[in-house]
Amino acid sequence: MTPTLESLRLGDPALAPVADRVLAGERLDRDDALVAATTTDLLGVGRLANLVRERLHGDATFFNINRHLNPTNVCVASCALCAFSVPFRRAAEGWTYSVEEAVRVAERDVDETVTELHIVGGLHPKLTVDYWEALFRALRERFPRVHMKALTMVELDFIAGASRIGLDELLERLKAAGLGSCPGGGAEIFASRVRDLICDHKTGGERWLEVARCVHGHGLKSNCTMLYGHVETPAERVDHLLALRALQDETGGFQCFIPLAFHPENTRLAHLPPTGGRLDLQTMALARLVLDNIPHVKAYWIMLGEKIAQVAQHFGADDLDGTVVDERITRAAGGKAGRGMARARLESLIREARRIPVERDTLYRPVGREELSSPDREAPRRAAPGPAGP
Ligand code: V47
Repeated sequence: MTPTLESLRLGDPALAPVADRVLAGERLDRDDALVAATTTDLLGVGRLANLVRERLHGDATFFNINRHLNPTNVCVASCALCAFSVPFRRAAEGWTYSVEEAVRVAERDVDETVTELHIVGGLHPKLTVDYWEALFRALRERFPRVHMKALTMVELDFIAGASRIGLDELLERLKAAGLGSCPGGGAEIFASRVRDLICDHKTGGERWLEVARCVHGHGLKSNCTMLYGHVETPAERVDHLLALRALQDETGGFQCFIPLAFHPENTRLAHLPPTGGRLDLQTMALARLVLDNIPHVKAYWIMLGEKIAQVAQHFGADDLDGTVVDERITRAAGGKAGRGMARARLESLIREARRIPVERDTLYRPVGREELSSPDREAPRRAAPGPAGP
């Protein structure tokens, strides 16, 4: 059935012009986005985002089998938002793996089902390009079929500076060593008012975008994020998304957007409350509606919790991320997700949310596993029948 303004049952008249544009497949402008960010009609904005999500991906929800690897937590930036890092002057209290140690840590959990290593860490002044090249080469030799999604825009910027080379040279050397794509972290909120409060020592918003432009120019795909639920305003959220959309119009290099719910525990912002379900779901919907040129929106279950990540599959999200073995950044800030999730559990969460699980690799190509193949995988647009559901 083709949806109409009436069938959307909007509870806020201000959403009507936004709905008109969504129904017509038109781009939202800043005013529309502000309405979507601030309306009290959560279900209305969710229905609009779900419409867009189903147009793009039907009932499919993507996931992957991945493992996180943090080669160091030593960091010269001391961001108020972070509970993960230890300062360089207290490096002995943290960890910095040699290449051999990092490979050994990865070996603990990488079996033949893993398709991705997600590699990020602190800004360690001694870990220059030579270290990262050696690490990627060693990991590629040990796990030749595993994609390395590594180094945020902030880390790339820092490593180029610490190595006294330009970004172009850095990216070419890392690509040759095995870098496959880049994760989306470190973007936080681009507004300098906010960055001064939560991450004042780190790459600025403009520079983050410039590095992403350069990454895409070198033929690498990347993801992008927004950290919300701290000191930012709805307008600052909207402007962050609009900046990502503008860059994507230019480069087409972003594959996926991930809204990251701020976890305050053990940070210098511990006095702030954690995000609630309303903000989590409204931010997801807002992102799906504004980012009309970024194919995927991810509900990162590690930060949202399993239940909100499931419901988010009806508020614009089409991805849950993955098995995420050994995640440490959110755990340090009070995250309760544990050491990861089994593939079967991920699939059953997706089915219980009345979506169809589709395993993907980092570049969103479907992963065929003969021994696990199910009729759902062949027909990801049909709703899966299930015993219980919303
Ligand atoms: O860069 C740091 C954020 C990011 C906290 O690209 C915090 O596929 C919440 O970027 N509370 C790391 N967030 C996570 C990340 C990510 C995760 C999953 C998939 C992908 C991807 C990227 O988390 C950091 C920072 O922006 N962060 N501290 C905190 N206390």
